[in-house]
Amino acid sequence: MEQRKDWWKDSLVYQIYPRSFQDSNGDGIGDINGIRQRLEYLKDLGVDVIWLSPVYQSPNDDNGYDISDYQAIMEEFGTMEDFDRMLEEIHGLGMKLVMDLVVNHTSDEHPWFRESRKSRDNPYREYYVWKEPRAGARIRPGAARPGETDEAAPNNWASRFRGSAWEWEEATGMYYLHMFSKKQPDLNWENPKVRREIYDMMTWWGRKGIDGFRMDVISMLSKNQDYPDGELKDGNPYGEGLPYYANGPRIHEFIKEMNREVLSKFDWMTVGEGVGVGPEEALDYAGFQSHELNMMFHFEHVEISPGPYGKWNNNPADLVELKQVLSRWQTKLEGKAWNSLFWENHDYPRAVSRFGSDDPRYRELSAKMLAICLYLMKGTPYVYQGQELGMTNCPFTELSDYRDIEIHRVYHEMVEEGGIPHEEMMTYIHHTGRDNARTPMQWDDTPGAGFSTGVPWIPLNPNYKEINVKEQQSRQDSVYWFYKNLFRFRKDSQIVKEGTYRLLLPEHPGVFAYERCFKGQRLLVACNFTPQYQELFLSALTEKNPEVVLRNYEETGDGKGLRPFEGIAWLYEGLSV
Ligand code: TEU
Ligand code: CA
Repeated sequence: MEQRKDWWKDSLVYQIYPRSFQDSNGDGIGDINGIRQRLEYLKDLGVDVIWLSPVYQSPNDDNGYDISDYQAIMEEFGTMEDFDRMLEEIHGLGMKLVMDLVVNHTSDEHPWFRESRKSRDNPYREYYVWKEPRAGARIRPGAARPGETDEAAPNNWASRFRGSAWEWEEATGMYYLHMFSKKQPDLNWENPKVRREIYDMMTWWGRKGIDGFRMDVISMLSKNQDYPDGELKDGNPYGEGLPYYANGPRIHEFIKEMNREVLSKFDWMTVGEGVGVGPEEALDYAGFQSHELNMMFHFEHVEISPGPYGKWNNNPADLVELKQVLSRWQTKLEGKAWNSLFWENHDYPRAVSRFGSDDPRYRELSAKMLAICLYLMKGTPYVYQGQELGMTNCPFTELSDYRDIEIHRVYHEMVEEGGIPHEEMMTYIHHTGRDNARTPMQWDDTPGAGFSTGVPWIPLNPNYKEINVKEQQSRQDSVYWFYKNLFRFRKDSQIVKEGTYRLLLPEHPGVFAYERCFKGQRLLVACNFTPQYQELFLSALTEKNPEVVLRNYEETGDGKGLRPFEGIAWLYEGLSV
C-alpha cells in the first residue's frame, strides 16, 4: 500500500464547538448554517482543517458527547442536507473536515441502550456493561453523603463527573457502567458486534467524504475485565479507577483492528484524546509504525499544579513543571511519533487566563507570547474558537450561569454533600470550569456579539465589547493578526516543522526558553511568563547576533533580557547556545 501523504502534519487545525460558534436562526444556539457563514473567515485565518465537536442527534446531557443516533444531525444544529452543503463548501475552500468520534459510550436514549435495558436476555444486552450487585451488600443507589458510596455497586470507581460510575437499574436488578454521566452508558468494546457497528458507522461517514476523526476518550475503550476496586486515598470514598479503565489490556488490539477495518481505507487525519496517556503510551497509539492513530492529545500541561480536589483549584501554573511536561512530550516522541499542540479546547479554561494574564495591560501580549511558546514546537497545531482573539475566562458569579453538567455535578457533590463553602467552589469553577471555553464566539460589539440575535444558550462573556473579531481585524497589532502571521511563518518554516527540540534554562522560574535545530540552523525561542523583566544568559544572543523572526513587542528589546510577557524567536546558523 503506497504511503499516505501525511498532510495532517503541516495542517493548522481549528476546533469548532458548534453550540457556541454562530447561530443562524435566532434561537440562541449555534448551528451548521451558522458555521457555513463563517467558513471564509476560517479560510482567511489560514485554517487547513476544521475539527467539529459532535453535531449528531443527542439529548444534550453533555452537549452532544451523548449520542442517540450516530448517523443523524441534532435538530438544533440543522439537517443532514445542511451538513452535506457545509462539507461541500469546506472542501470547495480547500479545507478539510474532521468529525468527533464518541464511541466509548452512547446516550441512554440511543436505541441500542433502550433495547439493552429491557431485559437480561435482550439481543442488545451485551452492547453495554451490566454487572450484578456485590453479594450481600445493601443496595443504596446514589448514596453519596460525604464518606459514603453505594456499597453494592460492582466496584468503587467514581464517574469522571463524580459520584459512582455505576447506576442501579431496578427493572433487571443490575448496574450499568457510565464513566461520565448516567445518561452516557459505556459501550462494551469486548463485544465484536459493537465494534462492527462502530466500524460500519465510521465507514458510512468516510463515504460521505469527511477527512478523519478526533476520537473522544479513545484510551478508555478497553477496561480491565475483572473491574477491580481502585486504590482508596485521601479519605475519598471512591477508588482510583484510572489504571483499570485507561490504556486497558486490549486497547491497542482494538485500535489496530479499527485501523485495519476503517482508518487504513481513507486518507484521514486521526487524533486520539488520551485520558491517562503519557509520552510512553503515546508511542504506541501514535507511533509511526504502530498502524493505529496519527497523533494523540494529552492533558499533562493543562492539568498541571492540581490541588487537593484535583483540577478543581485556583493554583497558578508552575512554569518549571509546565516546561518539564511539554519538553518531555517533544523529546520522547522525537523521530518515533507525532505530537499535537494545543492550549485550549472545549474542556479547559482559556489559556490567556490560565497561563498568561487577564490584566488589560498584558492580556494581548501574553496571548501572543503563549502562541510563540507553543506553536514553534514540533507537532500539528490546534487552535480553539476564540483563542485567536485572546478570549478570556468568563466572570460568572452565579452557579445558574453555568450550563456544564460536569460543573453542576461537581458542585452538588463537593458543596451540597461535601460541605465545601460555596465561595471556595465558585473560585475553583471560575478558574477551571469547562464553560470558560463555551461562552459564545465574540464576532463584534453589537448586542449578542454577532453570535445570535436571540438569547444565547449560555451568557456571553461581557468583555465581547472589547474583545471581538471585528475590532481585531481592524487593528494590525491584535492577537488575531498575530495568529494569522505566526501561522503564515510556520507554514513555510522547515526548522519548526522538522527540527529537533532542546529545553534551555530548565530551572528558570519565569522564562520558557528552548531551541530547535535543523540542518545547521537554530531557532532560539524565549518567552517570559511573568509581568517582571527577566535577565537572559544565552550566549547565542551576544556571540551570534541572531535574526529576530517573530516577536510580540513592536520595538526590539535590549537583547539581554525579556520584558513583561515578552515572547521572541531568533534564527541563527551554527552551534548551539
Ligand atoms: O473529555 C474527556 C474527559 O475525560 C473529561 O473528563 C475531560 O478530561 C474533563 O472534562 C476535563 O476537565 C471528553 C470530551 O472532550 C468531554 O467534553 C466529554 O464530556 C467527555 O469526553 C465525555 O464524552
Ligand atoms: Ca441556531
